Amino acid sequence: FISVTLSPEEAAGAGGYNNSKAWRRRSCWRKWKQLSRLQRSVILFLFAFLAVCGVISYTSVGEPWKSLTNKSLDDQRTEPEIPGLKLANPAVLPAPQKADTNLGDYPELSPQKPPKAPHVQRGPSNLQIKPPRRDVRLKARHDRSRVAEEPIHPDKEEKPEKSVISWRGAVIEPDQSTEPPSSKIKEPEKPSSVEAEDQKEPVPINDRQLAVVEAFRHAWKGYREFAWGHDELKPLSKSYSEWFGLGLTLIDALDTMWILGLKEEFEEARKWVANDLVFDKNVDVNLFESTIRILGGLLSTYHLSGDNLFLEKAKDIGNRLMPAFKTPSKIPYSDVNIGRGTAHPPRWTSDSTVAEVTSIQLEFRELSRLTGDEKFQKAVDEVMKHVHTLSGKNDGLVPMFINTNSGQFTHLGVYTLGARADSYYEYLLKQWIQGGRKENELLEDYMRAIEGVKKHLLQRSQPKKLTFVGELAHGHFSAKMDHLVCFLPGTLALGAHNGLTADHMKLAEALIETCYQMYAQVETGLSPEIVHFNLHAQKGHKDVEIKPADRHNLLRPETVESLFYMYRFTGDKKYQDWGWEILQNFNKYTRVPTGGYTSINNVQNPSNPEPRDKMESFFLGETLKYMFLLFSDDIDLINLDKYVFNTEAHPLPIWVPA
Ligand code: DMJ
Repeated sequence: FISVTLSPEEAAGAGGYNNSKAWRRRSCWRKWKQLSRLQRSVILFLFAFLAVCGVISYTSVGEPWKSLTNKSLDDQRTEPEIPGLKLANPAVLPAPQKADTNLGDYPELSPQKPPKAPHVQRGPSNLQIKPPRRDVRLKARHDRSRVAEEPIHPDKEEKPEKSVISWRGAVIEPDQSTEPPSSKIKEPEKPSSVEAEDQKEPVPINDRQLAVVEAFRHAWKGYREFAWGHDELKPLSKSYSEWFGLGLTLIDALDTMWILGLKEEFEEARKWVANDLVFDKNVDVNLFESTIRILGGLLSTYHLSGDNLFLEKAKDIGNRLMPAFKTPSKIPYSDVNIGRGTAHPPRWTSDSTVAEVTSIQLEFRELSRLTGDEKFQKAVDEVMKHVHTLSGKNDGLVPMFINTNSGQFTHLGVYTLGARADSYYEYLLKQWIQGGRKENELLEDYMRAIEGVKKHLLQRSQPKKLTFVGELAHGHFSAKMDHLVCFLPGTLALGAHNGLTADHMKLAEALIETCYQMYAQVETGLSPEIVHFNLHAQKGHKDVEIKPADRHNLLRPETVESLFYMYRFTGDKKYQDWGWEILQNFNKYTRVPTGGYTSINNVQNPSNPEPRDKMESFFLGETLKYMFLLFSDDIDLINLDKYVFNTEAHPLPIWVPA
């Protein structure tokens, strides 16, 4: 406590108000002199203490403050405002660093030590397109009889392949590169592709494949000219649309270019990834969509090309998506702000979509294997384990929503293999395959679900008696089938190829016929988004009925995807012919002369299919890739015993049983 006593004259300013500088200086000095020594020491001590505190807090707070200020300024400069996003909200986790800054500062978001550069030349140098040879046959059909008849042996482990196989000039050694992640693994993994020393002759591409290459080039021309670096091409307005602002089409198309042998295009796109793809952006992305398209696309391109750039980018986006898992139930939120490290459910609900939270596993598990960092796999495995134990299933069929707080299914009683549930079933099987066919819970859930499909959802239409998968709502069957369900024949065939019951292959054959009819019975030869099947024969009616709201086509891949699997596993050329018809109809009704393909509004009107002015990224990522693979007779062109495709058609290596 310090008291200062002033004389009355001083207090009055020596006879009046005097505020001159000299007077104030003199009076302060006089007051100082009047203080006792103790009082002066206390004041000096206080000043010194405050000064020291000031210096300390400047060094610890000043820098982050400065960078935060710069960051939000940058955000304001370069990013559009995200509606509903309160910029003042504190981040749940520290904001992820830029790709090229030191991630080690935030241990929770840091990837493991980066792997050594693979001992390969960068991507395109491995591409060696040899002149076409037309005498090539499908070399070895996949052991059909073994596949169809063998009972399920979930524990049975296949011997790793001994031979090194080559594929389009790149030599792939999955048996050396596909260890599953385990707590023991600390060293990052190598990509599948290694130096092309021991190459097998690449199988030449045929005329139908050339037609796919031509279609891809045409689509790419539009994207390159009018939408370069943006998410989607709007081919009619010669512009683009943005979803996440992350060059979605370009990333989705990278491995397709690699597989199609489009060296120059790949190289140019690679440059964009190296120089312009930045994830440090204040933008909300959908966890599922960015995982399957971006993370999946980068991981598969890394495997095919051996180029470390893609793994680095994959690690960056993988880390930035992790805040989605910070929920009370560990069931991830649907949306993540990848610049701020915050996640949230959609504005109107705290539910997530079941297919979304259960179809990100292949990618995150592979990221763990490659980086040696278990956190990615742990997060997604936890989701699967939780869903495995949940009540609310109907003979293995799952509802469409799950709550991120309670972890329980919501909106019970509605079962579909279409939108919001589809890839749950696909990823049960594919994770089981990826992990070396050892994870029995996944297989159990898959087998049970297919039994559930047979029991509750299968019906036959009239007049052609097509087997289709309908929907069940509170005990009522609806003869409605999304085009999305056409992934199922391919998945069933893949399961049968991996030793599951021959019934699954039979069902796959019946369902792919139905999916083909969803194209063939329509005026343009293109399937609508949704069909309703006739359960009773009526004169002049086909099996397939289309409601006005459902008659659009988004250039979706599911039917050609299944055709590809069916051809690989049966060798029946009719599947190639059906795919060829579909490609021709895409060319006839969706091709835009100035570059690109467009989704259409009306598959029933050949004279005006009503172009929608949008080319979805999966047209390049999936549809054209599966077409190219369907027309190929080279089983080593993405060998299905070595790779498993994610739900966006990005091939990831199958881990060899340890
Ligand atoms: C793709 O993004 C994926 O295949 C997803 O699983 C379903 N929808 C589209 C393609 O139709």
